[in-house]
Amino acid sequence: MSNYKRYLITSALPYANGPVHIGHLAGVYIPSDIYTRYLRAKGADVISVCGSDEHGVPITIKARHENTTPQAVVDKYHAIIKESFKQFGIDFDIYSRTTSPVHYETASEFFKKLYEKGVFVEKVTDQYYDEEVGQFLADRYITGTCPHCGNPNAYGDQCEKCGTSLNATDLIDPRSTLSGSKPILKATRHWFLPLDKFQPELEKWILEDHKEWKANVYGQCKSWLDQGLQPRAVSRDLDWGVPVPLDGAEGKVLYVWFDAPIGYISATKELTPNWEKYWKDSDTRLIHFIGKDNIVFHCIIFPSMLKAYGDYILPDNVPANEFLNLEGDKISTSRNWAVWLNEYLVEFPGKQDVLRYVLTANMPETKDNDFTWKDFQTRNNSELVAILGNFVNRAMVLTHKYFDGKLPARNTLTDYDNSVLHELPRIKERLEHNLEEFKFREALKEAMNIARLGNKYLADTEPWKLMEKDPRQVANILNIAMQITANLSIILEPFLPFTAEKIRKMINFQSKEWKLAGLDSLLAPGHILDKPQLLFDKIEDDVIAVQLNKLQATKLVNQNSVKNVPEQKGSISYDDFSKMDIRVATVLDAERVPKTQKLLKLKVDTGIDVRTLVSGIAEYFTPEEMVGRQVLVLANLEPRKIRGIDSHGMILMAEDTSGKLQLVSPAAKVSNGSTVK
Ligand code: B3M
Ligand code: ZN
Repeated sequence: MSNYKRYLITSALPYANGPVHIGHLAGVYIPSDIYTRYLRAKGADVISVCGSDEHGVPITIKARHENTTPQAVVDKYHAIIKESFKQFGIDFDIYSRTTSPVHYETASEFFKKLYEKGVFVEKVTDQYYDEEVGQFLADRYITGTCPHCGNPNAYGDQCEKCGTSLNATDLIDPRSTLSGSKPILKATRHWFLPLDKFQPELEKWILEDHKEWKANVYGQCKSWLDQGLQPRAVSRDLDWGVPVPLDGAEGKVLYVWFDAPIGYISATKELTPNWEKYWKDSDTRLIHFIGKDNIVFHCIIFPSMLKAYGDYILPDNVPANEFLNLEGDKISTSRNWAVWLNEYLVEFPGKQDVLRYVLTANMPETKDNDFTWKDFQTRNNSELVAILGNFVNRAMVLTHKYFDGKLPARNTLTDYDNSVLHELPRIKERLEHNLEEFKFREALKEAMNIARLGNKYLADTEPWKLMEKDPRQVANILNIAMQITANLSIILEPFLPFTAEKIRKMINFQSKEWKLAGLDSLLAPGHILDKPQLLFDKIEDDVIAVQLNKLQATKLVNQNSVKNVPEQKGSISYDDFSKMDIRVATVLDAERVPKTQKLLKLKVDTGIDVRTLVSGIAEYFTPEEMVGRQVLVLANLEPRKIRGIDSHGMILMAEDTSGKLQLVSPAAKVSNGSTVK
């Protein structure tokens, strides 16, 4: 590690087709930011680059839906994403974008060089083409019937109903989503990166030389390699992207996954004329921070591109994270199941560090993890407020109270005092070790252990009881408490930069130098402290309830908009309809049918009579909820025996596509026996 002279940190370029959410932060940007800030504090030569990924088919689809251009879509989201990162203190040295001129130049040149070196394999294949629009169709622009489940709305790359991944040519009765017409197959030429040729080198480089990679990353690479790599097309027939820089390649662009990682290089070029040092000197350590769905691109495809080009270094590590779920469900942009950073900033102003803290504490490092609002509240109230905030505040307030905010000198220390001070470098060492191994959750725990140490120390020594008896010991205690606070200001900087900044201001100590952490005399006797201010405040239940309601509302919208509405039944005559005698009735009495999950036995007043019927609604309504309600009853349904009970008629229900039942009743109360027609 130490023979590296400089670091180049990259973070996955987010697609500019929507804002960023907590899953992005927890998976990629918080880890990369912690790591970068840590290296900076150590005085390392480090740059951190990122930017928006602005090409690809989803962006063109979004533009069509919104009746605008791809450029307008990416302009909008690039600005939103960039601002969210800035607000959360994700401190890139540059946040660029793949529509920048430097990127177009860099990506074109990269392709050209590989082309000229004869790296690519050219192939002509048949692809769907929309004759009405005069355009080849990306998989997502083709729908048709799924050959596996018969879903009439499957896409050219996958059927969302049965989950099978498809080739566009598998679809029965394919249609172009651009014009609705039936596409034809037409020959088209593309350039393929022959990954198979790189297989032996990649096997050695990953499987032998990088056994230290995280198990999830190493495992995914191994399984790709075990299956045998195949050539991959690096161009597409599309009008949005970096044009393929060859004569006769009009209407073709670089595949988004070919140009996006080159975006890391372009961003570095925009940042510094020295960019080549960071990309081509073997004493640079390159680290890619990504989510698990990007592993193959960063560990196999991009390294193959870099090798094919020559001169470039390869990543030394790719610490990919797993996914973060939200309240037990997969985060989804299309279902709006997410906590969006731009909304959080408005709803929780000034609480960026709270989210940074919770997401680091729950980081999906080795397996998928769940974000819940309850956990957010608990971690804020019982960790940030009760441990960290409480300790710093007590240390500050007491030093102001007893010593006018001037740091007292230490006298002879007790063994306990000494043992507390000795803990500081030990915690720091464990924390560093965790950071070096990309174990951010553990590292954060160690940082909090410093606050825990301080809290316990004050609780054990109770300086507020000693001032009259033993002011010299109070001086020792508060001197030590303030040294611990100064340690916190350095150690917390990578994790909670806003909080660290507040502490620095409060204690009037500006250094962020990492090498100072662990020392026990950062503040000299006589040092003047600034005023205490609270670091965190309690988050109440009603604030959490608002967030949970918001998610609940999203769930309802999603349920109501599911497309799987059953098809209309065959037509009937009015006579058929009028055979049904539907009456308004009131439930008089209700009880569960013993030994069943679903059945309620109801006594209803139909206006005609009082009768008994059995209804399969027990999963949705308790007997108590049913009594007194007006319902609709199909009164002349043939009586049936259900579980030994004679059922005279049927209650009408609305059933949504998830199978959930709702009662149907008149909009205002009417008399029992009213007919429905
Ligand atoms: N745009 C994919 C993603 O957000 C992506 C990463 C590019 S990194 C070069 O999952
Ligand atoms: Zn299907």
